[in-house]
Amino acid sequence: MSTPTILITGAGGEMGHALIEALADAEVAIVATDLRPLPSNIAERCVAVLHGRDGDVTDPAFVRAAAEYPIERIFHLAAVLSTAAERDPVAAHRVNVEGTLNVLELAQMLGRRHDRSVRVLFPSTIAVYGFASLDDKVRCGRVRENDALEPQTLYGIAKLHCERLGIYYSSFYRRLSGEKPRVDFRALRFPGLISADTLPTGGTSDYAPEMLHAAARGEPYACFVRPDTQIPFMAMPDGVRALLQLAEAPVERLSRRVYNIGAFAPTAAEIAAAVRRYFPDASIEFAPDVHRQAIVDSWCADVDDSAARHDWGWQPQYDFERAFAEYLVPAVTRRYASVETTERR
Ligand code: AKB
Repeated sequence: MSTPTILITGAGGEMGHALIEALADAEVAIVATDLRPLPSNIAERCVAVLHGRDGDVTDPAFVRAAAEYPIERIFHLAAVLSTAAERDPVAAHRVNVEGTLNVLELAQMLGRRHDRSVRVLFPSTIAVYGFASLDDKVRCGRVRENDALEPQTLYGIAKLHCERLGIYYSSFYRRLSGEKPRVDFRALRFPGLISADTLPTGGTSDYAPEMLHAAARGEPYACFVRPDTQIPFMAMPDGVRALLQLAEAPVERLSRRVYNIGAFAPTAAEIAAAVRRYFPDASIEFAPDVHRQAIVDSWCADVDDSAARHDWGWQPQYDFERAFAEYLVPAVTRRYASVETTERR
């Protein structure tokens, strides 16, 4: 049997790095795309890297270039995150919606050409949920997949729309012409992700990783949300594991195409306390930004992920304590110690 080929869009981002590393020992040929060339340690793990116009999911050149490979599975990670999307909604819509449409068309075209279905893994987000007031958010508690789908950000609106596009391509594509759907779309609604290796850009859950990385670097941090702010979070290794696990799940086990996944849901004050426990000199103040605060206030406080647990055995490995003790703190400490050593040389 030949080695399966997978496509990873947005491979240069946080999750792309982590996913390519997690696939290091897997028998797969990786085609990676990004606007910019990838760092050599990531690029060398791929059979091809498409960048520039070929790596831009909004450009027809991307579809042409990617269609040259016998891709069976797509991890469509390219996206503009919530804060960046509020700054430039038109550009964010282009990337998040038109880019996803191109990926789905590519999958359909490849499926038709090779007479099989192409699995598309799509990181969606808790930003698809929207509450009009903090009272509503608190009253709802752990949100289920079909609750409160009233996103207030361009990012959340685009992701919700793309979830529905994915369902359309998987179940109803061109029903009138009789063409068979060739896409097997699966989405995870990710909470905020915290990585010890990389920092996110343009998100609104960024205060958690920023607080940790600033403390590890010995720099002060002004947190842009109130101490009582609560949304769900997850350690990056669990996020990548969830993507790979859903990608492998037999289709007959899936009762839906879009799943919540959760791990822990601390307040910003609890995150600051955990950071101070491991970095007692950390200087953290709270300086809420009214716009970014409104975004996280509109998101859910926690998620009900019982469907993922039941259907494909989702179970996070890291709760809040374990994430800090066994992953974040050791890895982030190693990371900045080695940066210091390199800088001193
Ligand atoms: C963001 O903050 O935009 C993302 C998300 C929660 O989807 N991390």
